[in-house]
Amino acid sequence: MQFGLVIRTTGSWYEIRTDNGDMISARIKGKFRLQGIRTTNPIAVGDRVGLDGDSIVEICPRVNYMIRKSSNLSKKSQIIAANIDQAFLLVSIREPETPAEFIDRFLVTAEAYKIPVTIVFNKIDLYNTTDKEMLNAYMRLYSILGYHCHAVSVKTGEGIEEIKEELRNKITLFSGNSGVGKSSFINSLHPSFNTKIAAISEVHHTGMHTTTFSEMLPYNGGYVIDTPGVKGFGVIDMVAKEVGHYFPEIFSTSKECRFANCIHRGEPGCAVIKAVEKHYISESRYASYLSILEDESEDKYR
Ligand SMILES: Nc1nc2c(ncn2[C@@H]2O[C@H](COP(=O)(O)OP(=O)(O)OP(=O)(O)O)[C@@H](O)[C@H]2O)c(=O)[nH]1
Ligand SMILES: [Mg+2]
Ligand SMILES: [Zn+2]
Repeated sequence: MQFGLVIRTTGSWYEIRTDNGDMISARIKGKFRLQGIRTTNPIAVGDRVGLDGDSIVEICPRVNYMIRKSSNLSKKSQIIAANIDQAFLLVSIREPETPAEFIDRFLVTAEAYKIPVTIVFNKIDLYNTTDKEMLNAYMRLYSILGYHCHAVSVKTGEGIEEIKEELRNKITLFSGNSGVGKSSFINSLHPSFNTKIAAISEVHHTGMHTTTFSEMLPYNGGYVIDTPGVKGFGVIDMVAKEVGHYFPEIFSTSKECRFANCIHRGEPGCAVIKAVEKHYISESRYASYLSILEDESEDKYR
């Protein structure tokens, strides 16, 4: 059997770089399932697969993967990429704005799957004074929580060189809401990376959904993975008690809650709520936490 790396997914066809360097298109033969989770795509970029001619007949065990639910109501999950060293979450305060909840949902998933995240605030060339204050507040908040942050402009090149160094010899997933500049950034790395880039809509200031498939490109001894922008980031099912484990500040504070099974939603003696009131824990982080808990209860009572 021949083995290879899935470097692009386009619906039912997969582009694979085989171990002897050939590029082939292959399809799945047979059924592949992730234990206990229903997925829309059984195979993702970054997967190592076994081939029989142009049929994928085996998936090698994954080191890790990034996964999301396409919407709160969806029962199925999508594997975004497999076997990655780090994720770069591209966000913006303008054109389009990335909601704080989107950031937190991504971080929770990455914590659950033990994937280190760097948050990259792009389009700083567009930020006005208020936006810059918000940028500083975000950078302070997330740096204190232990997430590496960068402020850049793909357009002007500001801050880009530092990031390039962090990609060396690593497999890096680029994720984020549509229009934040993932493809633009990846394009800027190498003249041959001509992933399509569309102009942002002037009227609505919404990003156009340009990237339609995921692609892995060799860069600086590693790989960069461009992915389609997503509207929302659904956190896959977790039990209520578990959600707090993936908010580092809630987790550490929860040790002081009166009840060991406290989910910080109004129980007496809850140290987390006290910390939110005293602004030791950010209100926006706590709001994201509650919102993820809500997903859970929706599932439970349906
Ligand atoms: N002003 C400004 N515009 C930028 C910057 N980076 C990207 N853009 C523009 O933002 C728009 C969207 O960029 P894309 O790279 O397509 O965004 P994307 O994240 O790949 O979007 P999807 O593929 O839909 O997920 C394009 O018109 C880019 O030219 C930046 O730093 N500043
Ligand atoms: Mg794109
Ligand atoms: Zn509590």
